[in-house]
Amino acid sequence: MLIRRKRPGDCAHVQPSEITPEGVYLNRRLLLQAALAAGATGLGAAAWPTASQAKVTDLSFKRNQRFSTTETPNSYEDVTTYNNFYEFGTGKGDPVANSGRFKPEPWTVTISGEAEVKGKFALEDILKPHALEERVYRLRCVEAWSMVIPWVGVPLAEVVKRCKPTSKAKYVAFKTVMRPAEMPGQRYPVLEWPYVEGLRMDEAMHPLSLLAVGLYGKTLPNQNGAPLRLVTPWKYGFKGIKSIVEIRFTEREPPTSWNIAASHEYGFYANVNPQVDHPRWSQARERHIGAGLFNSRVPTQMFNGYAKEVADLYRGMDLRKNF
Ligand SMILES: Nc1nc2c(c(=O)[nH]1)N[C@H]1C(S)=C(S)[C@@H](COP(=O)(O)O)O[C@H]1N2
Ligand SMILES: [Mo]
Repeated sequence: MLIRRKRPGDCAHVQPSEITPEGVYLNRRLLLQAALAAGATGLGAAAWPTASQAKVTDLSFKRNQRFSTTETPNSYEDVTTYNNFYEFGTGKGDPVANSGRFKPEPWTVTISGEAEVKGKFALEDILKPHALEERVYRLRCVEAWSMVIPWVGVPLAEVVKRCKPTSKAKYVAFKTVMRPAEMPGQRYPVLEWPYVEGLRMDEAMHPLSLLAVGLYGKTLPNQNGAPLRLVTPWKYGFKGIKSIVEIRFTEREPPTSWNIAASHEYGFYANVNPQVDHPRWSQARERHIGAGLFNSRVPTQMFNGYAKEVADLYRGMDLRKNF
């Protein structure tokens, strides 16, 4: 259910000043629904976070310490009830509330474009040769909030290599599934659907880029992008495209959803950069979710704290122009 309908071009993320009241409102609404559900079924309140979590199962994996922050992860509840997934609505509580009917299995991913290995593959076949890793990464949304999340997935570079991109492949483009029957937000022109994103080839090959299939040791809940999503921790959250059905290798820079929606506000690179403000709000500080309602904002770090690892990718580029 959408709270507000926005015109395309005016559909950018809500102002940080709007987030807290909206979040509080939504939480209250969710709690109300939970109370009603509990009353109706006789189940405890613990039953409420979602129909969509019903299929979540355990994964086996190894923690990759080298690529993990030592910061304390947010709670499973924070991570799975405060989401951006506009296919299920624009409110932070909408994805958990509205994704129960989404079916993340069986799942296929199409590999296309400038690669030798192309076609439609079962997700299991794409993942099978690779060991799953757990990596604790920060997620920094362009709306100036952040979370720390223990993801489980495989390095994107390993999957890219197996596709054998041709010498023409300069970019990797990603596409989200289009299923208006299961994704009520896609019935509204909030963004141009399906959601699309892209990375430059060297960004895709960077060891930090992760194709996630789980979090907190379990398969992804629908609201977090089941069954397959991108995680690039040095970039704003909106680069982390969810429920991926296509990976396409391209010669030209591919279009990206937020850039299509508001090109002056969202560039292709989307690197976390406290010195480049969003036109409507500052990026200098962030609010850490879960740290309490009255927590102060903490300074945002260049590349979300991953400067040592990724700064070389952008040597010689003007990051004010390439925002
Ligand atoms: N398909 C799709 N992917 C998406 C989005 C979306 O609306 N649709 N929102 C993005 C944004 S703005 C953020 S901050 C992250 C949030 O991921 P999380 O809800 O798992 O924390 O997902 C990103 N991926
Ligand atoms: Mo975001």
